[in-house]
Amino acid sequence: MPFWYDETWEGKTRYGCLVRETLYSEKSEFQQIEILDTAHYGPVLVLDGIFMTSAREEHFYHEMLVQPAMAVAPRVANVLIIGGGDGGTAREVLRHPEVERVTLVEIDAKVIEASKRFLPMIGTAWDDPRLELIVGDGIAYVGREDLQLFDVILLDGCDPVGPSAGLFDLAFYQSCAARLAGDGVFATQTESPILLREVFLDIQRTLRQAFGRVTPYFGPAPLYASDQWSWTICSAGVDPLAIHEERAARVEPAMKYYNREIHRAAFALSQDLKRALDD
Ligand code: SPD
Repeated sequence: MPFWYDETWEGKTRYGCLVRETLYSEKSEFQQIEILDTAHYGPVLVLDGIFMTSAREEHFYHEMLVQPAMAVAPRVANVLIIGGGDGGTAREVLRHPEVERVTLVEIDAKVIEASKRFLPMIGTAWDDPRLELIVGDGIAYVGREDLQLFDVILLDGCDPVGPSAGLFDLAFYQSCAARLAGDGVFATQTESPILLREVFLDIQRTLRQAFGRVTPYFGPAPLYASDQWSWTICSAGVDPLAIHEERAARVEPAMKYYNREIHRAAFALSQDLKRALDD
């Protein structure tokens, strides 16, 4: 029997999908993992009751997390992904022929296993020889001082609750900044600027303590509460609008959402956020 599955926020709002069938449900060491076959979005990955990604609309999130950073980073040879166990972020990075090595550090092996099995349309680059997969704690990983520096670091985590809470801490952001090459670029998802406005602003304030230049940008994420989503590019001083035209143009034919016009438009700020971020 089909049933409604709702993601609930602060007991005040619910966002739901009609589910045809539960394809997978297991509690890992870290979280409850579910794969639901939904009527509209197809298979959906859910972690601890929160929608993470779906076959039908994942491109909005993954393209927007990855491609703006890849378009403005001076170099993209060596990329680190923290989280991203569904494989969508790695897929987007590996579209770039200049990428020599991608290190993906995901804490939960069961998320990777379930994604490979039920969401193969998202993780299409698992077999790329440039990808090194590490099952481990991303926070501990970036804290290591023996690591090489990265040209780009991408944080593809969950919301600031449960096992992901530490991924929003100043200490973690400072470790990421320390692992970046001098002109390297860090990008992360930074929640809904509408439904979770205070969380969004809080993350911006924390990022500003760790990086010299911090710029949020916006786009749709239909599976997430309130749809309007944000990501943020951080660096010592790289201009987030200085697109490497040739590099961005090369991936555009493969994109469903991102292109250079979207890139420029995504950095526009509402009046409300302009004021809030100036304070
Ligand atoms: N509210 C959900 C936020 C989830 C962000 N990460 C999704 C992971 C997709 N690779």
